[in-house]
Amino acid sequence: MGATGHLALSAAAKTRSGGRPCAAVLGEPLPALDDAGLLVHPSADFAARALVSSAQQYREMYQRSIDDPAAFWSEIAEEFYWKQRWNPDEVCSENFDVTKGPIKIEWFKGGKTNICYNAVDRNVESGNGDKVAMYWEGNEPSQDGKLTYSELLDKVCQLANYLKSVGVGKGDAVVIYLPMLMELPIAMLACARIGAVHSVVFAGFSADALAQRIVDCKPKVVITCNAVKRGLKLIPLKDIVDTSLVESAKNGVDVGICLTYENQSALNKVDTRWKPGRDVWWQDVVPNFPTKCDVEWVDAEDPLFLLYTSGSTGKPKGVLHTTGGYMVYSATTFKHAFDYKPEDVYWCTADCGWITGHSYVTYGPLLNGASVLVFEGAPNYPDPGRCWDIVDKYGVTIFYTAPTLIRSLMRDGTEYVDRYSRKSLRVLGSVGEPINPTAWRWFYDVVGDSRCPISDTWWQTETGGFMITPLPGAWPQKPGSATFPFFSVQPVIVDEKGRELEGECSGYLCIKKSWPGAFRTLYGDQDRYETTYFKPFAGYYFSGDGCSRDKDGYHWLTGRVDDVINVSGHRIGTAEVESALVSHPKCAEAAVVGIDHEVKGQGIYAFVTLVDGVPYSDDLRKSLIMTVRSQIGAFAAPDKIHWAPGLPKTRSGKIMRRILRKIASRQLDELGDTSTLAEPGVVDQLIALSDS
Ligand code: 6R9
Repeated sequence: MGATGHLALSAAAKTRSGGRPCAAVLGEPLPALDDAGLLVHPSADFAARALVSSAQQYREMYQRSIDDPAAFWSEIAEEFYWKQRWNPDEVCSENFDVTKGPIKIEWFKGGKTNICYNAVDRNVESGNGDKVAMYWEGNEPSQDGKLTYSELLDKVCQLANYLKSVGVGKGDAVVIYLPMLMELPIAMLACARIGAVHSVVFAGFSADALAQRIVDCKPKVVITCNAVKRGLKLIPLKDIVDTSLVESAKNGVDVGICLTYENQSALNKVDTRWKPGRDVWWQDVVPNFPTKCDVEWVDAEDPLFLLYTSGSTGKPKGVLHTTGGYMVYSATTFKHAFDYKPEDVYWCTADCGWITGHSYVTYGPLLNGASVLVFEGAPNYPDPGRCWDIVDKYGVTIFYTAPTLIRSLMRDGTEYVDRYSRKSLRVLGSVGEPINPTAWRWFYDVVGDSRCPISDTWWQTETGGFMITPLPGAWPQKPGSATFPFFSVQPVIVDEKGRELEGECSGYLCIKKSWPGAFRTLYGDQDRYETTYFKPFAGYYFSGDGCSRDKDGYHWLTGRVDDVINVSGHRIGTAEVESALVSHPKCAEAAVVGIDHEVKGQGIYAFVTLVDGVPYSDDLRKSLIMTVRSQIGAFAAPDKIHWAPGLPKTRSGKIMRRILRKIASRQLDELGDTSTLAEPGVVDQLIALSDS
């Protein structure tokens, strides 16, 4: 079966000419790929010390990982502690083809382990107890802290013991709604230690969005804090949780305990709303528990966490990851993509509320015994030099961030960068959206002083870890390309009919076989799992992204080809924003599209049709935006509301988003075929109202 209608490949990704990809990242044409001067080589020194130091070495390892994935990954998995070894003949098994029965992926079957034990205890036991596991930098430059691996173990055990004491056990869900305090990774690890399934909800989500997730996964406990300060803004998180717990209760899910950490830097305890019996201060109970807590040994395929992400329809998807494969994969990808060395100080600016914070703030680095920086504040507070101030303060060697932040700092000017030495930096990383070559260059030349390779890592919540990424010492980079697949990952580019394209090509990015970190299902919805990811192109996992491959085999991601938009690296389903808008009593219909945005990558552009007789006004515009903020979160607020007395529809009533995208981006001479419109006059009307 081919791709369905809504998976329209963008015109930009579809065609190629003159041997060059026509794909554009942020509207910037990609450079000529046959220009040898474009290649950015790692220095000889860097390559000499790298874990994988040549393309040849990579090719040999990659080939082995494809020819014999079981042997390749078993050898790596041996480096971890397993209470019971996996069955040697069941290292990996999968059905990736919906025509052959239900989709099923299993790795290290029969093995018993614990990811918390491997990430924390194992480092203490191997003599690294005094090494710093986490540095913490607060919102204000004067606020900081740190924990060694031994101290981290104590804190994790105390919380794990508390959770057990209130009845949380193996398989129970715990929702974590915290800012970037060290308590956030501590809470994740404590859940993992006792076999509970954590579901971290990004603390920028609104009460409604939090309630929706609570109702779906029915946690025994919600962990939060009183408030957080981000820049100058105070956000009362506990109040948001209160509202969401009332809402969840109305939907039949009563959460018994709300464990609240007192974030002293943010808000006074007395100002926090409180429900006795349900609400408990973390500091009142957790420190009283013993610092030793037995590990719950779990099966390799037991669930580790649920993380909700956006899809093409309104309801967020609960992506489920299991233990063994995810552990091995997050650790191995971290080690190779950043060419990790034990003396590194690693900083990833992502929040643990997203997958990047799961795999590359918490699990991947700690499994490698790394020192990780956790940053609670905002990257441009008190000024746009904050990141580089932090880099110098802690001697950060690996800095991993998102293109949206790079573009925003780029706009603030190089003087903020030049004020700081940044000489500790060794490797840079990018994630979340395609990085346009100009931002890549600035990151490389200005931030990294033209000496630090950039790992542009392409992956997804669903993939658990990096899929296409540079190995920084192994081959030259091309600015804007995520380069080559990680071990065992078999990316294929297919056309509309699902036929694999060879050589230089552009199309839909699919993956052919499983890899250890792959998600195993969508929580409670195996049907949606199969329909969304495995049915569009039978026999493959479909990523939802478009991709070009050049003559040298480098991969160039071109963005989503479905109804998902990517705002500052955050995935937002257009349907989610639309359903928030139409819940407004004065909104009859809404259609949302993404538009290019200089800093955020994509912005949200909403066409709204009002209920008959309601006049459009500035107040109404603000109130529509408020509705989206309160139902999803501030990060999903539309950048533009376009009043639409009517929407362009086909005769069968389908909204023609293709036309709306063109109107939103003012490409009015490229509207394309409008002959199937039920009412052609609607388009002229919308264009006339463009600047209203
Ligand atoms: C890790 C993460 C996944 C979507 C993905 C793609 C985009 C992520 C990218 C990238 C180009 C990169 N994406 N990294 N596009 N180059 N290096 O971001 O997960 O939030 O699930 O988003 O993000 O479109 O499909 P998630």
